[in-house]
Amino acid sequence: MNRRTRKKAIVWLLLAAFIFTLWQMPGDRSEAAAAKSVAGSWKKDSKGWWYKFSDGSGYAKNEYIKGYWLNKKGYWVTKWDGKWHHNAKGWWFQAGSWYPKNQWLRIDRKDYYFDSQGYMVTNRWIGRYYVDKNGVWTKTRNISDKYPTDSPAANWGALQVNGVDLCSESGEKIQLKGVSTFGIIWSEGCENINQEAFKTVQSWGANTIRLAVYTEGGYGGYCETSVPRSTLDQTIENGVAYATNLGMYVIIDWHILSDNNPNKYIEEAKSFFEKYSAKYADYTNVLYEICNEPNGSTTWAEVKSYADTIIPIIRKHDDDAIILVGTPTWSQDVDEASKNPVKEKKNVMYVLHFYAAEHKEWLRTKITTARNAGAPVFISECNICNANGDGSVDYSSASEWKKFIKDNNLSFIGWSLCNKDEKAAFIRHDCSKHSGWTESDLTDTGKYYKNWFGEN
Ligand code: IDC
Repeated sequence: MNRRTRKKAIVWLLLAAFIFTLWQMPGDRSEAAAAKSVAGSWKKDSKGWWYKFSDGSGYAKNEYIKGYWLNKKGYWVTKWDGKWHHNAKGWWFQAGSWYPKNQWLRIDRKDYYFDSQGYMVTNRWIGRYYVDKNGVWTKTRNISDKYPTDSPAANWGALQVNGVDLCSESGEKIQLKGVSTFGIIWSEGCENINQEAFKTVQSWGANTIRLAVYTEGGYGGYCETSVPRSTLDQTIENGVAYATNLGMYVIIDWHILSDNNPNKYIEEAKSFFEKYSAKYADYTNVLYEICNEPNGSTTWAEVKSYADTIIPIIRKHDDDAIILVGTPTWSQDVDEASKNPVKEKKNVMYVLHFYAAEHKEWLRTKITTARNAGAPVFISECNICNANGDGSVDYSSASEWKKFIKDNNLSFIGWSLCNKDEKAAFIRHDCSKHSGWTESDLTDTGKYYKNWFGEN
């Protein structure tokens, strides 16, 4: 070999070595845009390749850089190399047979959240973090970390009423839907106040539980002495805790009924709401229903005076909880209420109850009248049978209510999670389970609500 050829060979060899090094180096240079967004350079030491950011923020770890996974020590692990994919349902990120689900993942210095199916989530809050239209985390808010990630209470935060609509903390219209317990101490339903039971109901699509705290009416009212108040308090606190653990909303319902007029036990109501609004002041998932169903000769003026006394007590501790105010005639007269609203203007809603086999178009008209007058309406109790909780189910009336509720984006709570031998019960009388109910454990009513919760 003469000098010339030797020189040529060396140049070629060097060039080949250089190309080989480039080829070995991770990094797809064809994606110029991505490269720009992760400015930095690949480095190699005895343990392998790592990625140094050029902005002085150190090196990549626990994250993907252009499809290459850098482990917690910052080294590239080929086995986890991954890539974005998409189909009609959205984008996901796949690495071999693995893809992220129910988790955050940092890709090219941006944080993405993937839902339970593995799709990238866009345009919403995931707990305290907001992901924008590109699925990228852009904002953070301060909320309680009591609620599980991606649960309704975590995503929607402290609810607010805007105009006549119930909205999330960030202002999007939302719908609460769920079940009411039976009387919290009544044998046919009290055992259904447990963690697994609420989880079952949540799996049907419900996001809210209502705790029916009867005031009187025989055995077990809060204003009676047959059951120690401490037992009732414990049940309420357990119920709130179970809902909170699941990130569900929970309504504490002062369930007046045979007492007709909420003023009968106004003293008890004052201390009840004083106690619970203080206790749950920083629980954004707790709502207060101050009088289930005023009835008999009780007028709206009397209910309003009661509400104007109780609401400030709640507001002393909790300045923005949603407060639900029952209306006369077993919570039908929302139209009356709308003509002379309570003093508090913030986050108050007027309660309407319906039992579809008896209550029809005329009752929906009251809702429309109230809303047109600017009064927000919340359906905190309803069923598709007769108003006595029995009789028969009326599917055709039920579907008219369902349509109306959907058209107006109203919140609704079904009565009730018990196995009493009555049409309103969700669970069959011969079923003794206290959670994990399957379709065959449910009554016609129970099945109807389960399907309804599952709809959008
Ligand atoms: C009913 C129960 C029933 C119980 C009765 C007690 O379903 O088993 O014997 O209470 O008075 C309401 C009330 C709600 C009623 C329900 C059905 O808010 O307490 O529950 N209902 O009658 N308003 C309209 C119907």
